[in-house]
Amino acid sequence: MRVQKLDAAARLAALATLTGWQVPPERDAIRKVYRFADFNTAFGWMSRVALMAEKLDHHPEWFNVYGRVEVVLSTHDAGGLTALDIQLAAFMDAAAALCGSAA
Ligand code: HBI
Repeated sequence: MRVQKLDAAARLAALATLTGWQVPPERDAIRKVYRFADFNTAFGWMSRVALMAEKLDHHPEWFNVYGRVEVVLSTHDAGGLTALDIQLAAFMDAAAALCGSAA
């Protein structure tokens, strides 16, 4: 396995470094909804994230409608949340700030 699931303490510490991400009740993952001004801005952000996802070989589950992008991150190979999810989430937040995300 490439990466280990985060233990309880590591999860808490890692989540504390992020803003607006929540753990959904139904699975070991993190979820966030981003809102952008329009489709062009949302898709531009998704393109940046897609390039990073390829570089990390770690890919988001996401759903886009116009300027809204719902994201779930989890590491399928590990069956739950790992440091890779935290790393990708931090990149998404930084890229969203550059794209003027409202959330
Ligand atoms: N993306 N989110 C996520 N989780 C994975 O376990 C994963 C991935 N992208 C590629 C990947 N694993 C590869 O290691 C292969 O399992 C496809």
